[in-house]
Amino acid sequence: MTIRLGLIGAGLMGADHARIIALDLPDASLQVVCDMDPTRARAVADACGAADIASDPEAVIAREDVDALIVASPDFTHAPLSLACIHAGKKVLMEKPLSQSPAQCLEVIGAETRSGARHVMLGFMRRYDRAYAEMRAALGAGRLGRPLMMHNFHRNVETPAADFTGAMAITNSAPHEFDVARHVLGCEYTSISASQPRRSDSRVAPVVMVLETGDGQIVTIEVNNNAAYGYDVRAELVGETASISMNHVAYTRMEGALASSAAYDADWRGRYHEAYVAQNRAFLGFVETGLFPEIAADCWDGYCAALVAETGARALASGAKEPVNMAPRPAFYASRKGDAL
Ligand code: ISE
Repeated sequence: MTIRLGLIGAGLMGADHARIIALDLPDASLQVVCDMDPTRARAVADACGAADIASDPEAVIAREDVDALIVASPDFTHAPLSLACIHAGKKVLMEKPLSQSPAQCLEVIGAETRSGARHVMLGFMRRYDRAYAEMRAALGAGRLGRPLMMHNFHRNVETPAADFTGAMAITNSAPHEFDVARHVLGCEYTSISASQPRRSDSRVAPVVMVLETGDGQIVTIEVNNNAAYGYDVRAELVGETASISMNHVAYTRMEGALASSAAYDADWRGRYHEAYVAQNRAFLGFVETGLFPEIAADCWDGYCAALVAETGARALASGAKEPVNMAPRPAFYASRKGDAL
């Protein structure tokens, strides 16, 4: 059966999802590309063989010839569009974040819980990256002993917008680390502190965060949105008996001029291409079977990331270590079908 997908949002990530559907998902077709800007929607539709374009996301969600949705529109639309998909009974792969507001995440969680079925898979694609999967497997197999620390570096060439702030480094970029470290360690955070070194110019400086978990681990995260040299993500998981770290991911290395060098990707789309493809394939499996994919992020994970991010932004402003006060996890999210109620 071919799954007919509606794509909402034809920007940077939307165009990337469209390419993945066209080139890497033979069991899916791109039925319609929806964007406020018809020229942008048309360009993506033509490049990736979509039948149609549209500008009203709610109408696209309701279409009979759309089986499921991939949403990559601006962040503030994610919660309302998740609600629309839940109400329409359609499954959606929603780009992260679910919302930057934990309260709004809880609203979506309430709607999904009441619907009695899983609808929303969240695009925390790093869960599908091989390096993090190997770290998680090594920990699960007992090869590291008790986990003590996970160190993370997340560097972008430059900020996506000139008015990007330190708080946005925490609410826009760091949620990837909040989610993947929590996924690898299988823990919840109990506190976060954050601070920044001083740059010589007016660009946003790196943000360095220290988080504590309920199991007594420490997670450190550096987000540097103006690293200039390339897209560079690193992680090391340190256990009591061994440590495992991510290698630089590059297919080639250049030797010349008395030096050896490996290239960096310009942004996350190249570095995480395989992870995006694996994630999107898992989403199709979810649409076909109704079973929520084993390692995918759900609305509860979206809430956790949003809550830690909101608390982290507060910690940056206050300079103090702030407690992370999580709501209780609904029983609904214990089952892959969501029928635990
Ligand atoms: C962006 O939204 C992402 O999700 C990228 O993975 C991250 O590296 C970047 O900092 C964010 O702005």
